[in-house]
Amino acid sequence: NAMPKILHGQTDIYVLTDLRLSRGRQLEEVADKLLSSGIHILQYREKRLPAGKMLEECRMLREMTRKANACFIVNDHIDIAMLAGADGVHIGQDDLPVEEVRRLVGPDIIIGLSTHSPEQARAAAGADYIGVGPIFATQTKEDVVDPVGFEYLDWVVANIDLPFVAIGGIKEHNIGEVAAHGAKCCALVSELVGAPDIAEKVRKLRKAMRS
Ligand code: TZP
Ligand code: MG
Repeated sequence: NAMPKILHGQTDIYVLTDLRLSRGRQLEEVADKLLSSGIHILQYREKRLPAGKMLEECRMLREMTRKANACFIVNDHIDIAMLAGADGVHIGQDDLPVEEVRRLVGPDIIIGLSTHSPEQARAAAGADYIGVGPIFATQTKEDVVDPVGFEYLDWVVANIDLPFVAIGGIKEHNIGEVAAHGAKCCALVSELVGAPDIAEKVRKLRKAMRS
């Protein structure tokens, strides 16, 4: 499948949407600012909206990401990902097993799986990439597990060949350290969608990752 370069080891950031953290701005405005800043991967992650509304928003984001040549991933909702023609779906430990999701979506759709421990990373075969975290404490996710710190990240860097995305509490002030531990791809929510100037934040995060 068409795994984007940033999941193959190019250093960059990955963004997840969250309307509640977007300073009252609409999804379209936030997505437009992110995509025009050159974001290559955007994940739709909105909890507790009616399914029809999520599908509508995902179809809009599919169009926007297609025009921007960006990868579009949908969190949790395999059906909505398929109906919207997303590039991928991102699932958690409490969702359907990866091999069953694969039966539904077929070989060409990217499957991302959140993991929080070496056992979960070892069991992630069949996923195209894994999420590694939460690295730091975060307020953004409600059912979040305790931060795993750098211990689990270092273990993944040393032991796992799958592409991975570091996530959880990553900000401009700590992204350099996360990158120094070997995370080429860092996912952020509040720091990006909540930034007053999203384009400037993208530039600063990229600079901090590379320094
Ligand atoms: N998975 C683990 S932590 C998290 C998700 C979706 C939320 C990260 O949000 P933030 O605002 O970047 O800490
Ligand atoms: Mg989930």
